[in-house]
Amino acid sequence: MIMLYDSPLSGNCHKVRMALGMLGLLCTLAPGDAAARATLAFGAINPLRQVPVLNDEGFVLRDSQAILAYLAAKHRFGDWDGDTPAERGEIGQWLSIAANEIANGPATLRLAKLFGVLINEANATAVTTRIMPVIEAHLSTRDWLVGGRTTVADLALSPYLALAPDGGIDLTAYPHIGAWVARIARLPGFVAMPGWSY
Ligand SMILES: N[C@@H](CCC(=O)N[C@@H](CS)C(=O)NCC(=O)O)C(=O)O
Repeated sequence: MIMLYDSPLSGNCHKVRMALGMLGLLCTLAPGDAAARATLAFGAINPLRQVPVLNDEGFVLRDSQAILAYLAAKHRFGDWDGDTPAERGEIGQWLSIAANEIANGPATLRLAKLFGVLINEANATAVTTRIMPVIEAHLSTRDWLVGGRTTVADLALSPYLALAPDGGIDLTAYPHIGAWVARIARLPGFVAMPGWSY
């Protein structure tokens, strides 16, 4: 049985919940709130004290991008993670954007607006203002980020973009991003989360 250390309002955890739902894999959710993350036991599975963490029959892996890559390699090899060197390179490029610009832009603005976390708002806004038009332009000519089909790139980027209104970002200014997150929400096995617009 797969166990996911999870927090219900975490977009990073949602990437994994969506992937598991779409793969039709059963999983047990383990608490990943601040109290659970502070325990000695949690520190032993993730010294960074962050969720998500996946435990797949004893194999423990942290980081949403790494978990998506692992699940793709194990269950949708060559499909969700690219079947040519070029696709794999492009997917890697988008996974880096998920871990950098999306985390430091829209996800950070959401942390401040929804949870009252102190942030550098000017920096988060500048990162957001730079990355959103890049994604909007990319999606204006295609349905999926890479290769004409759903890949882990779509799963890695979509939660914090679908949740961007929580951070005060008006998604109507980005109609192609809006149409894409709506497309993801129609995929078989999609798992909903509070705040997912469209
Ligand atoms: N790079 C990690 C970041 C994980 C992360 O920031 N998780 C948040 C929840 S969304 C967390 O556990 N925050 C608590 C903390 O950083 O202390 C990933 O993509 O999974």
